[in-house]
Amino acid sequence: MEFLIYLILILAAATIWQIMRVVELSNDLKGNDPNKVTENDNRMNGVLMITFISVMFIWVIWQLFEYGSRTLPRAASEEGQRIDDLMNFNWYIVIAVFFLTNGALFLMAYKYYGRDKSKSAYITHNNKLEMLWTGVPAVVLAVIIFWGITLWNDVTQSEISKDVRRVEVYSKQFNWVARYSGADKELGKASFRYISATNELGLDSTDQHAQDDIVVGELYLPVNEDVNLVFRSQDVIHSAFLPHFRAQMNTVPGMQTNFKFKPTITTADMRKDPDVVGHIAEVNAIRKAKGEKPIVFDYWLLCNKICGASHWNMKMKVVIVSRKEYDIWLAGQKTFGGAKTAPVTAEASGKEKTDTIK
Ligand SMILES: [Cu+2]
Repeated sequence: MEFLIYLILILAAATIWQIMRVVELSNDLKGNDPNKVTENDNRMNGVLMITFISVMFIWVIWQLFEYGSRTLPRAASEEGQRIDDLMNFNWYIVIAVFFLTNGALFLMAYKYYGRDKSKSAYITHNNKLEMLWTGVPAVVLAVIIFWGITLWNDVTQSEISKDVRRVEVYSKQFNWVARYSGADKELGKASFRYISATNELGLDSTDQHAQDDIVVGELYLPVNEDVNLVFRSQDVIHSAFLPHFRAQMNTVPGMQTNFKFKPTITTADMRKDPDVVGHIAEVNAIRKAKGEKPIVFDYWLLCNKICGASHWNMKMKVVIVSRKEYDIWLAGQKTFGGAKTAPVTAEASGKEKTDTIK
């Protein structure tokens, strides 16, 4: 089969070459110079130009409709919504400029194809044009940069009020661990020297604040409350990526980084979002065809830095719940010192009936 396709391609190329030879020879016989570009050739090139860009535009618009819905669902945090607004502002400009400049370029090539008796204008400089195409992009870029820096400062500010919940997110090859402060609302000290099989964060057991710290493998957060994630890393640089909250921050060994945001949609509510329902149904149809178990929607924290062999599997589930559910869940977790303050209820344990992507 493959051999036949190659054969057809070679024969097609040979045919085209032969036709060109015939055209050249017939021009020779008529006494025309085959290398002279005629007005007819120019017109034909003009038509090809406008045809090319029309097909290109139709293809681009088709892609927007066909694949546009396969992007992430609506942002699930206040800051995520602001980042989306900025991103969309960029997209509107990029798309408009793409259609305007390319449309104009190919339209001109078609409209002003070379005529035998016309002469092109010779313009060397135009101050007004220079001002226009320097000034407009400068103003637009200044707006985008100012908008972006303001947003960035809001999510990464180093002086965040003590009232904002701090949760430590710790990365290592190859998983994530989260740490909550206990009743004293302060995270205990930690050092790489104390890292062991039973103390993977290296918490300092002599520090009073560390005793009631809670170390877990899932990130539970209450909805509509600010949270400041503080990142540490054990081994290499990882990158904490929370796509649904439009948040991403490198985690760097030897230093702390942070990212503040306010989740606005609980996991349960996001599972009812029409976009999410449609997407999950599509995924589950494919999984069913392959004989795999269905999945439910979940927020995830992923590693977005190629950090080693199992980088692809480095993720932690993020569960956004009501304040009440959060309190129940937190009370059911074991502290570093060993005490448990309340029994874990089935409701708060976060167990799913269906499988999630592992
Ligand atoms: Cu990683």
